[in-house]
Amino acid sequence: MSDTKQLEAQLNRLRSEIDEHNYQYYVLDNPQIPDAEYDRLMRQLQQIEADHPELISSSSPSQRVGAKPDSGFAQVTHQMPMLSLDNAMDDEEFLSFNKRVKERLKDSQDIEYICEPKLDGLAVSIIYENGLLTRAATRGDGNQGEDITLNIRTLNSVPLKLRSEQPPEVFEVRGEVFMPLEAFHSLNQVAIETGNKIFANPRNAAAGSLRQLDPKITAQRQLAFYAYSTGLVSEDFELANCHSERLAQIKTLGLPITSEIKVTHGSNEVLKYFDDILEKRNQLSFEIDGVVCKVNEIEKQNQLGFVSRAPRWAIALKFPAQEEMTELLDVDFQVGRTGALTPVARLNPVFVGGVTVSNATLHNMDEIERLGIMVGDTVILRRAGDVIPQIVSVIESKRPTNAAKIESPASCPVCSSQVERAEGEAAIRCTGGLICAAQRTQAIKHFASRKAMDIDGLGDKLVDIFSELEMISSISDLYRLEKQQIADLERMGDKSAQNLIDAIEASKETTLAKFIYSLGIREVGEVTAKNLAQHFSTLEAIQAATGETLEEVDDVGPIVAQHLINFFANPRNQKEVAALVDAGIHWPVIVKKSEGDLTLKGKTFVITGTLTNHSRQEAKAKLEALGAKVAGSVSKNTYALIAGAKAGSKLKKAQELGVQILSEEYLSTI
Ligand code: 9MJ
Repeated sequence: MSDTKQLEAQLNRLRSEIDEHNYQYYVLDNPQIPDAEYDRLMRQLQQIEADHPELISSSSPSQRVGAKPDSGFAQVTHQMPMLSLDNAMDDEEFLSFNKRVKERLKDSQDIEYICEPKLDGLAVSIIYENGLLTRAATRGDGNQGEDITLNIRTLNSVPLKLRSEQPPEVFEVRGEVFMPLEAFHSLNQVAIETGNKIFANPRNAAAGSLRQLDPKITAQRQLAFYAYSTGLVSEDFELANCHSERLAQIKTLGLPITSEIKVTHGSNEVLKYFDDILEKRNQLSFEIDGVVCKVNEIEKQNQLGFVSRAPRWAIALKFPAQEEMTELLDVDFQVGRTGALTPVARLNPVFVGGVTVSNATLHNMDEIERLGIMVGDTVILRRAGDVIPQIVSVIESKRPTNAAKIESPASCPVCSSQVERAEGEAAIRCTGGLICAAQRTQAIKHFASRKAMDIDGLGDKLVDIFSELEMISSISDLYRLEKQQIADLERMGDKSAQNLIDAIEASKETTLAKFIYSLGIREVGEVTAKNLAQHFSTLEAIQAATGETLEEVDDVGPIVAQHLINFFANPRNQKEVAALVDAGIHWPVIVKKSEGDLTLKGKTFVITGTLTNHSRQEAKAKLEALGAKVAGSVSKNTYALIAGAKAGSKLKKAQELGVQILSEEYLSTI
C-alpha cells in the first residue's frame, strides 16, 4: 500500500473511532472512554489533517466549525412543510382531542399514542444526502426557513454522517435544538461576570446561539439536539409504519432521541404519563414545557390529516406556565451578612411554576439598570424548577405614567449608616458593620448554621426572635442565654429550651476551621477556612498574619487576604472573637505536618486482602497522613502492595511486575 493510502486508511479508522464514541456518548448515553482520551483521539486526527490538508474531508469530525458566511442566512424551502402543534391546556382539552381522534377514525378502542417530552427549543430540519449532512434549516413559517447548516454542523450530538453502510439518497430528520440547563446557567454566569447579554431562558439562549452568523460562536454554546420525527425520505429507505419504530430507525442511523419516550394506550395512560413527566421535570437536564402525544400508527395519522399548519393526530399537553406577568409594587433593600444591600421586588402575588410568588430578588443596581425596570411596571416573572423566581423582562408598553425610578439608597435602611460602592463591585454596602442590627442578625444565623458551629435547633426564625426581643445583640451573647429566657418564649417550653441550651453548649467543642468559617469573614468559605487552619495551626497565628503570609495559603489571593486583615484589625471583631474564646469555644490542637514528616510522599500503595489489625479506612488514612497515595490497582508505578490474608489477583499482578510486597505489620512500623 502506498504511504498516502496507508495514511488515508489510518485517518478513516480514526474518524470512525471518533464517530463511534460520539454515537455512544450522545445517542446511547453510554460513554466508552474518558473525555481526555476522546480529546487525545481528536488531537491526533487534527494533527494528521494539519500535516496533510489534502486529505481533509468535510464529514470528518474535526470539520464541525467552518468559516463565517459573507452574507446572512439564505432562505430555504421545506419540501414537506414543518408542522406546528395544537395545545391542550388542561385534561379536558386533551380528552376532547382524544374524542375527536376516535370519532374521525371511527374507532371505539383505545388509541395507541406515543408520548414524548415537549422540548422547549427550536424546531429544525436536517437533511442527509447519501448519508452526509448537506442542509439544516430553521422551521421559519413552516414552508420557508433559514439555512443554518454551518451552525448545526457544530453540534456534537448531530452526526455529520449517518451510521449506515447503504444510506438512503435523502433522509430528513426533524427535531429540537435546545440548550441544556447546565450550559444555560454557565453561559449566563459568564455573561453576568463580563457584562454581556443575559438570556431570559434556555429557549432564548438556544435561539440566540443558533442565530449567530459566525459558527465559531455557536460552537461555544453547547447546544444539543433531539430528533422527534422524519421528514422527506427517499423511497430507497423503508420507513416503519408507526412513529415509535421510526424513532428507533432514526436512532439506529446515529441521531439522538429522548429517553423518556413511551407508547401508551388510551387517554388515561397519556394523562398518567403527563403526571409522571411533570414530576420528573425538575430532574431533567433540559427544559421541557409539556408533553407531545401523537397517534402512533402512520396509517391512522394519514387518515386524520391536517388542519392549517397542525396535524389532527398530535397535540401538545402544556405544563403550567413558568412565566407570568405581574406588577412591581415596590422595591425594598435587604441588608445581608456582609452589609450588601440587595434590592427585593415586592410583586402583586402571582401563581407561577406551581407556587404563588410575591417577592423576587433584583440582585443589585446593575440588574435594575439592565432590566430598565421602574416601580409600577408590568414585568415577566419566571420560576423554573427550584430556581428562585427571577424578573426576566419589563413590558415597557404597559408602563403607567406615574412609574417611579428605583433609587439607590443613600443610607442603610436598617441602621442609617452610610452606604458605599467599592470599585468594581456591583453591590452597595452598609458601612455599619456589627452596629447594623441586620448584619448582626445575619452574622448570628451564619454562625449557628450547620456547616459553621452547627447549633442544632437554632434556625433563622429563632435568631430573628432573639434579635427582635433584644435577647442577643452579638454572636457571643448566644453563650449567655439562659434556659428560662428561652422557655418563656411563645411555643418554646422547658424541653425545647433545655435542648437548645445543650446544643449551644455542645457547639463549644469545634475545630479551628469551623470556627474561622463561622466568623463570616468576607469571601472566606469552608475550604479557605480549612486551608487557613491547616497552614497556621492556631487562631493567634491567623490573627497576626500579614498579607504576604496569608497569600501563601492555598485559595487566598490579595482580596481575601485584605478581608482577613480588615476583619482582625477591627477592634469590635477582636473583642467578639475574644469573648467567644472566653465563653469556652475550643478545638483540638493542630499538629502540623512538615515536609520532613511526609516520609511516603510521592509513593503509591495498593492494599489488598483481609487486614486483621486495621480497617481499610485506617490503613489508608495512616499511609495518606505520611503523604502516600493509595490506589485501587497495581501497576508498574506502584511502590508497594500491602497484602493481607486471602490476597488474590492484585498479589499475583504485583509479583509479575516485581512490585515489593509488604505484610500488614508494615503499618505498625510507620
Ligand atoms: C418537541 N418540541 O419536543 C414535536 N416536539 O411533532 C416533539 N415537537 C412535533 N414533537 C410534530 N417531541 C410537530 C412538532
